[in-house]
Amino acid sequence: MKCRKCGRQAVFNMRRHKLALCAEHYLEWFPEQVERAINKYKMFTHDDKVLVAVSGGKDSLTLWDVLLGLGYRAEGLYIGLGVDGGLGYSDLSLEKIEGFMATRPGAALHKVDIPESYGESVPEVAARTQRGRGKPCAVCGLIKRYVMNRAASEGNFDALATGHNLDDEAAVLFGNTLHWQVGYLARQAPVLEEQGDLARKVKPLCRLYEREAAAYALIKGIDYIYDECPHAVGSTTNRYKELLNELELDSPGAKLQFYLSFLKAKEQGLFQQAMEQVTLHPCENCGQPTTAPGLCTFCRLW
Ligand code: Q46
Ligand code: ZN
Ligand code: ZN
Repeated sequence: MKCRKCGRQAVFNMRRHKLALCAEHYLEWFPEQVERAINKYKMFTHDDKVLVAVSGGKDSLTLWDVLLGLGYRAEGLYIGLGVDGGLGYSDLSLEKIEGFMATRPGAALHKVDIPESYGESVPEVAARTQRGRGKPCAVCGLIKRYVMNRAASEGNFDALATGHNLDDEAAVLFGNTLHWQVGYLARQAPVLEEQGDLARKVKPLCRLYEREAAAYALIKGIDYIYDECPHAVGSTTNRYKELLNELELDSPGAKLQFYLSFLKAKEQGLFQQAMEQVTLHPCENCGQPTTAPGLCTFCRLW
């Protein structure tokens, strides 16, 4: 396979684009795609301060690297969940982030350690509450959202960026569709505008396949944590990913099509009513906007 741009040996082939590229041209192509998404969905500008949630995995480090490379004012946020899972997952993820920063002297990182700040690790909170029965992910998701919102608002960030890629978005969309979760479908988007104190949420990798983000990290020599969080193993989202991968194998581009058609349908007004129904007010304890009456779900948890 030859690079379409220069004819040298290609290192990566993207079936959905019928495009093969050499290392040098791939490292040009990928950030261009990210920037196109940022502009297309009006995620942020070069004047904005962007907080990037980093886990030490390939997607978030790739995103941070690309944003820094494109000259955006991107700072990192690491949330220490206190997950061990037999491999010291949380410690290892912080090590990878620190390794990443060692070669990028200007990069700034904000750290929130859950056990240190709140007295319990995520698996411990999950074991204590109804919500977390069996798996800590429900509790974890809510804690991460809360901490991210808080860090973004306290640091006066204009946008909060996460490394969700197309595979993530398609899998979540698949799950939401399977159960017709209208509220979730209404809120699933490349950009969720700020609401009061809640920062704008953006997903600049939402049109890029997981293997494309992985290829970028590998070619760029980013050392990331290969293991997923141990609690992700066997999750329904991962099962949906496998299903969609089978579909993709038969018809390249199927995942992208599924996601983009959904966005188009939303643009045409699907789920509009559900979007208008959400009303927020400040939590009695912490002041963060919430839909729950009285205390927000985070404050209830602790
Ligand atoms: S970090 Fe948290 Fe995930 Fe681990 S405990 Fe579950 S939700 S799997 S993205
Ligand atoms: Zn080339
Ligand atoms: Zn609260």
